[in-house]
Amino acid sequence: MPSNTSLDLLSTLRGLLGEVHVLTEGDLSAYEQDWRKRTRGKALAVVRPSTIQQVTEVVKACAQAGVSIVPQGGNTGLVVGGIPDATGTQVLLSLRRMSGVRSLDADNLTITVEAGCVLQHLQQMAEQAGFLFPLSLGAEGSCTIGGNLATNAGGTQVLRYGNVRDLCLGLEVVTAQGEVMHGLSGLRKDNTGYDLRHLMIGSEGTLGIITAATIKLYPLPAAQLTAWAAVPSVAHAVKLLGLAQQHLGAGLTGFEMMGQFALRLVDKHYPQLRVPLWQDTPYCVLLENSDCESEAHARERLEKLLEIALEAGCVSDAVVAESLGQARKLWHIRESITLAQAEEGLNIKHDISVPISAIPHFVESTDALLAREVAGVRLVNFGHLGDGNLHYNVQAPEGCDTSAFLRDYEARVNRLVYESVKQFGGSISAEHGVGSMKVHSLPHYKDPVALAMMRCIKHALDPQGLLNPGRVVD
Ligand code: FAD
Ligand code: 2HG
Ligand code: ZN
Repeated sequence: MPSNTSLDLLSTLRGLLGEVHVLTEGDLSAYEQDWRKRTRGKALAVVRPSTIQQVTEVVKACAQAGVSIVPQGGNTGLVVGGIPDATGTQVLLSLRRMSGVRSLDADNLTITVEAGCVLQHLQQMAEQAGFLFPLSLGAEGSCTIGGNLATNAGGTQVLRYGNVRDLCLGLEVVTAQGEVMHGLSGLRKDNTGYDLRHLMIGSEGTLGIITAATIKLYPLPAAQLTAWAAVPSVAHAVKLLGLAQQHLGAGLTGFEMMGQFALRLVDKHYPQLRVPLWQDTPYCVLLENSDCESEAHARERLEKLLEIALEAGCVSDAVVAESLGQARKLWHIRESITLAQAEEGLNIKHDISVPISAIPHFVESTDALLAREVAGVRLVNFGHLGDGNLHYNVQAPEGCDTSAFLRDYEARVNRLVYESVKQFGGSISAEHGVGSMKVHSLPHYKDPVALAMMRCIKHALDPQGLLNPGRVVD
């Protein structure tokens, strides 16, 4: 039963947004259930503002009532950071109705969009205007640019274009007090003090609500050629990466590695995707060569690279996509691993990074450790090798009750993997963020002074602790 304060707040919110955009009843699972189906929360209300004015008014009303707010975009986050907790006392603020384009500046190579714009729409709009927006990830059909920025998303083009942090020139943010930080500059250089844009990016809704962003566009490449290669080991994949960087230079726009079991799951759950070369090799690599000159030039360079790699023994077999359609199919296989894993059952995810040079040793020693500690464990190892970032995921042993497996093993598996990451000088989250899933692990793996500074910043910007409490820092 909501308290009197909550009932007053609900009536204020209805007055601000209209009944229809303050949801309290019916099936709210699209907002309250996380993508991985690990946790179900309960919101006091789901509110859906359509203007920045409405966002500021909602925040002020919540602040006055002492009610906390969880911002949400497409709800594709993987660390339980964008759904309400189970208390039924938090307001879930969905940005999805704020999805407009504010402006496109072709000479400045920038576009300014609202936070709820779905990534795929943004890519399409850029392409229609003759530009490339290079952020690309499996959830692009439903994640939003606001959520991408709030999590500093990576994806498959980081190697060439950087994380979304590197693609953002300016932000508009509503603070915990309901004020607006107007920072939608298209400036590439600005040294007038602390860079608050970078503070907000990756803050997972704990420091402010992103309502719009100015982001970089790039010229469309003349050609994008994709190859799929079988490699005998992780060490060979790293060697292939070095060769690709040497021979393709800035043309190398993607370099993903996929372990055999990850591909076996795609083959099992989506046989129509026809995964190539996976049966006879422990790992496959997907690499992309983008070229400003011509398709023939891109193909020639990629084929030359594969020839050298075959001779050097780092590739045992390879195919080059004959068309853009075929290339898309290969990328689709890579992007389907997450879904295939979900089909297989609940699982443990890691989005770790270590220096690229340490990856072969990290995989070898952590594989051995887990095999020893968890009988029958199935490792789903894949990811952005070119960025030193692996999804070192763990699937329960065949036929095992997955809920029981998570209950009995998740904390132990996480500890083993995180300790190994620490030993190799890595990070326990390279992509998905901390959310609520890693909030208690962070103090063990983050520099204590850095963590103390993070807590000071959180307290300074959100002294009432109303923005996404319990996420990132507790
Ligand atoms: P949500 O899930 O809604 O929210 C994520 C976090 O951001 C929450 O803490 C939320 O409170 C906060 N937030 C959302 N919007 C705002 C806002 N406007 N202002 C302030 N805070 C906000 N991630 C990668 O980095 N690389 C990948 O390759 C990748 N692949 C994925 C593939 C699949 C199939 C899936 C399901 C997820 C993948 N992800 C990947 C996870 C990734 O974090 C998200 O897909 C995406 O960046 C989140 O966007 P969203 O709009 O869904 O945010
Ligand atoms: C990817 O790279 C995403 O596909 C999701 O970051 C990774 O499912 C995962 O663990
Ligand atoms: Zn990833």
